Amino acid sequence: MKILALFAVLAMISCTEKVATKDASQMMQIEIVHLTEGGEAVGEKAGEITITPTENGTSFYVKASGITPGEHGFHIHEFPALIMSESGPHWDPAGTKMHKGPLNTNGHRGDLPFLTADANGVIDQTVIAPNVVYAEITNKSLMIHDGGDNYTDVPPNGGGGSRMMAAIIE
Ligand SMILES: [Cu+2]
Repeated sequence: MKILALFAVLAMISCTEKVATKDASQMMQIEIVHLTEGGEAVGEKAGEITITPTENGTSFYVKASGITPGEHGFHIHEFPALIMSESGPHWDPAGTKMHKGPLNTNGHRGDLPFLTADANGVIDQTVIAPNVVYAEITNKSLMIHDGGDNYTDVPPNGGGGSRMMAAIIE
């Protein structure tokens, strides 16, 4: 995990300048909402996610509140819907059916670096997904899970469990 954290920090530092040189329209800010009733109902707004292409991959700046402190799995799911029964599984265009995390190219493409909420339940973090191409992620969703993510299929999908927050990528 230390290596991943270091990578994220380096990516954050190095992308600041690179992003500034890109077309400013090449970014999107989307609303993220709480999910209730086991992921089947949409609750209040939780915050915002800003998605930006960088030379190191796609950057996700997540600012959201109202979740338990600690680690939370974060993924691109297949369909552009908020509730669990409509948003589908992890985005997996190659059909690998394997959850291997953001640095492995042999699994779900939608596996993003996990997020960490502070003691107040606030997530204020930028993560970079090196294998995600910005132009390819239209008509999908983003999910933040209750549990963390060990980037394996044991337990299934990294152990994130329930979907707690969701956003649509149009
Ligand atoms: Cu997920």
